[in-house]
Amino acid sequence: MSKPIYILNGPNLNLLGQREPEVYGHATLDDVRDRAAIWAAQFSLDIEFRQSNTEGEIVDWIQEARSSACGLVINAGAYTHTSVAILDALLATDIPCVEVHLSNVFQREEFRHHSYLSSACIGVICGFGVKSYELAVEALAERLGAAAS
Ligand code: CA2
Repeated sequence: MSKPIYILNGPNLNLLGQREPEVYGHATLDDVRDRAAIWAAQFSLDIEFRQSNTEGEIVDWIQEARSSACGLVINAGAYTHTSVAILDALLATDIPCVEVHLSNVFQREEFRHHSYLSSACIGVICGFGVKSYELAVEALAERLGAAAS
């Protein structure tokens, strides 16, 4: 069996669907996981889907992904805009990584316009809600050479 794609989610994303639906939509994080899994299956890829409110745990998971994953999708939440530690962890991985955001961060406050993580990623997808995750999985599948079924 081939290695899964790790899909890592940062702080407060466990609240998805419960607060701020006008910004993040009505889908829950379980819905995001289910849709990403279905999308990945089209490319015969499995996903390992996780969420943490702790920066160090996300760093640990990225380090784990170096040997256990074939690719990485990350929505680091607010750590996107603050975390050199997550950037360093991504720079230490050889597997392709895609940064995702549910909202269009460029239509929001100025502090959300800068990401510490983008330079370590093959691409960035934002603004499409849950679809952002599906697009990220598809982009990774193409980069990995996985064939759609
Ligand atoms: O748009 C995104 O996906 C973000 O990564 C979400 C982060 C935000 O800090 C980034 O700038 C953009 C915030 C995640 C918090 O999620 C919540 C979901 C529901 C209710 C409250 C927070």
